[in-house]
Amino acid sequence: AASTTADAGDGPIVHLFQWRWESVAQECAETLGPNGYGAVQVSPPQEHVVLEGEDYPWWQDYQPVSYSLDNTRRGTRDEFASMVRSCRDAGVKIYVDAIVNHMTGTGSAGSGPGSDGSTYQKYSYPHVPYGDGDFGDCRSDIANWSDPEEVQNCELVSLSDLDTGSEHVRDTVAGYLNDLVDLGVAGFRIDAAKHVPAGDLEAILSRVDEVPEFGGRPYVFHEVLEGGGPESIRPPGYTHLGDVTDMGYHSRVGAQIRDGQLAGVLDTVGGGMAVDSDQAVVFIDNHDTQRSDSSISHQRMGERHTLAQALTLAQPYGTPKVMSSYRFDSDAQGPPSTGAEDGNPAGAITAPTECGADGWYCEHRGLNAMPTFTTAVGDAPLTERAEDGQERIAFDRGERGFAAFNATGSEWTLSAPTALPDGSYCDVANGTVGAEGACGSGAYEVSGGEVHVTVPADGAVALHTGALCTGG
Ligand code: LAG
Ligand code: CA
Repeated sequence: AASTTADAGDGPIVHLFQWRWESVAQECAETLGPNGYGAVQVSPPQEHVVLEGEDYPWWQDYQPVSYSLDNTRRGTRDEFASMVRSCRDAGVKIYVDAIVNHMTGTGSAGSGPGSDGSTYQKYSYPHVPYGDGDFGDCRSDIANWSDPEEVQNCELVSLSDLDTGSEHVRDTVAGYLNDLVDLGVAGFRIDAAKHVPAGDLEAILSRVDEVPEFGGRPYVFHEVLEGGGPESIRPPGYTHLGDVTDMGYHSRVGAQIRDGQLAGVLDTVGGGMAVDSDQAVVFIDNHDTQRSDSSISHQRMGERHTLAQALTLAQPYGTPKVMSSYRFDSDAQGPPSTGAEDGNPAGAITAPTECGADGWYCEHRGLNAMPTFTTAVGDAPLTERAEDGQERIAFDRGERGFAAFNATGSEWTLSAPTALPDGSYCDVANGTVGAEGACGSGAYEVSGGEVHVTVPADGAVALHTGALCTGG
């Protein structure tokens, strides 16, 4: 990555989609830190529209009204700041989903008070302040998705498109990012980056401060969907400004695992991906794809989805991002909610988040300490060690890790060669690793370059040199 942004930190990212700040704080301390996550991607923290008439859809967040951090659906500014500190204390960074391309659309509430009470209407946000002149001249929807002019200067689903070429807009957006950095936020997902010219993003990011606690520039990854047109509106057009999301991983690998083609996954990640491994953020699904192709999601795949995310954490391509979401019956459905409440006009979210209750899936919990595998193996190369049809594979990652995956309905017992040193290893796919090397699940012996494991149906086994079983 360029000098304007930092490299990906240690450990995978987990997207706690729509989680309240206080729930994220608790999860960092109790689950994410101990199990090896490096960062949480949180939902957008800025003041957003409130669409009561549409029953508070999740996508309210993607229509900013101002950059106030107070009184979003997920909590107050103080709760946000305290979450950042709690997570930092647990060794987990906060990455903010930053909306820099646009403000609000027309929709069911074309004007009104936002979640923090600021008045607005499309092209007018006095609390920021932004006025009509801060938006581009093209005031219609993008029609030709291969034309950079349209993709970057016209409107994405009717959202008022900021003139990111202007000094005022650049300063204001950078001011928002710096407010977050001052609170300790260590990175950003740049929402709809494809719709902002790379030069504009570079100008904004060059104004962003170093993160005090982490001593460096924030980590940045850009949401750039694949598509037609020149490089300037495709993933390679943004890699000089940080990492990019690789949607091809979702669509190809996600589908392969859904269909039980695990052996094929190794070919896919072995070559022909959109960008270099160290510039890609990869995921099985995200909050958009869950809705555009729901066949690749926990809701549809169940345990197979857990396997898919575990395999994503074990394979060598990209920085893995784990999805953690909630059950939904319609695309727009907001998070499990107690309805509108005093002090939280946007429809309060059940708090604290109760995994398994009210529809919160908490997919990351089912991965146990698998994120420690990702960090332990680093960039060690993949060597295939066993295969049983398309649906069962096992591989080493250098001399640091061994993992086996089984996409069938019955257990897979195998003996395989491995480069792991002799020893007793915790199975991090099925258990946490406790203090003093006590394994939360079983342990497996490696002896004389061989290992014998039993992989659960639609499950995984993962061993690595950072989780030796020493506590009995
Ligand atoms: C993204 N990445 O680049 C987000 O991941 C994606 O979730 C956002 O769309 C999009 N870019 C804009 O930030 C979401 C929903 C849209 C929703 C939009 C704004 O997927 O469906 O649009 O957020 O809330 C909605 C209506 C549209 C309407 C628009 C403006 O669905 O019909 O035109 O609001 O009123
Ligand atoms: Ca734009």
